[in-house]
This record gives sequence, C-alpha cells and structure tokens, in this order.
Amino acid sequence: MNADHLFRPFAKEFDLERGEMLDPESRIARTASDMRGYYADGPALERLIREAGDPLHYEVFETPLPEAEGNLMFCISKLQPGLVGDEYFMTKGHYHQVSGAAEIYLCLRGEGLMLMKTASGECVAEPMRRGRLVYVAPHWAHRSINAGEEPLISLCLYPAGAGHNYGDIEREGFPRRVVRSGSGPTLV
Ligand code: S6P
Ligand code: ZN
Repeated sequence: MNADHLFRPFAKEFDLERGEMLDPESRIARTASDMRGYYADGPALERLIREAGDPLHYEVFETPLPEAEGNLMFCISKLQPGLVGDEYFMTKGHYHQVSGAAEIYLCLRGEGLMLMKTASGECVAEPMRRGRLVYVAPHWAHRSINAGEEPLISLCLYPAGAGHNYGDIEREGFPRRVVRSGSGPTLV
C-alpha cells in the first residue's frame, strides 16, 4: 500500500495530575438543560437550570480521528460534581452503535461509579477513583456518576468507529441510580 494513504502517527500531551488533554481539537459540553428526562427529580433539575443559570454538567475533550477500521479514539471525559435532588451528577450514558465495541476508562481524578447495563437488564456498578481502570465490555451501556466533590476525570479509549447509541438507553433507562444518603453515596 502507498504510505501516502496511511494516517500519520502523531503524539499528544496530557497533564495527568490535572486530568487535562493539552490543546484538544474538539470540546463537547453538556449543561443541565441537556439532561432533561435523565434524573428522577425533574423539578429539581428545572430549579437548578433556573437558579444556577443552566450550569455545566460535563465535557468531552477529543482529537477527531478517521472512523476507518483500526483507529483508536481517545478522549478526556470530565464530569462536574453536584446533585439534582438527591441524585449525583451523571452522564447521559449510551451503548455503542457498534454494540460489540468495548471501551476502557482510566480514572485520573475524582471519585464516582461507572454504571453498566445490558439490553436484558443486567446491571453492574464499578467504583471509579484515580488509578482505577474500568473495562466496559462489548454490549454494555455505560454511564459515569460523580459521587465526589471534585470533577470526575477519565481517559477513555475505544474503537474510533464505535459510534454512540443514546436512543436505546433513553428509552430503557438504567435500573439503578446513585443518591446521597446519610451514609454517603448509595446505589438504589
Ligand atoms: C465515549 C465515552 C465517553 C462519553 C462521555 C460522555 O464512548 O464513553 O467519552 O462520551 O463520558 O458521556 P455520554 O454518555 O454523554 O456520551
Ligand atoms: Zn462509550
């Protein structure tokens, strides 16, 4: 094959202490109003949007890559701390469009949980904290939840052609939620 047709090697700098990708080419941001329908306490979310000025919920920093077979996507996922009613801030969650595509989350900062579920309803929660890697197996939807007081930041790696399927999880929801209780974060 002519080497001109190959995607070129490159390198990227990270600040692993701060959990930042330096000079990301793309930033996706979700604010509280993007999360309508996801929390159990809808009125609490509306209050947050109104009273706190639709605060930032989470960001994804990435370097766009060709989706061609073989490329590996990497990004930083940064989820703010906070509560909607009693429920900790979380990401929307998704299956991959290529549902058999796995993903690795290496937690760089913060504390929380990775909630994962299958289409048949099996649900698993793995703790996330600095230095812990969570392997999201093929066919498992995944949502991260910030149960701490600082941003929950992970480096994510997955096949670049995996895509995101938000529709199925929007319809199904996750069978469990993470709420604040007297004894700390509790899975209900
Ligand atoms: C992508 C990977 C993460 C999430 C990010 C936001 O496959 O799992 O980068 O996109 O944590 O979550 P969500 O569910 O809104 O895409
Ligand atoms: Zn994913």
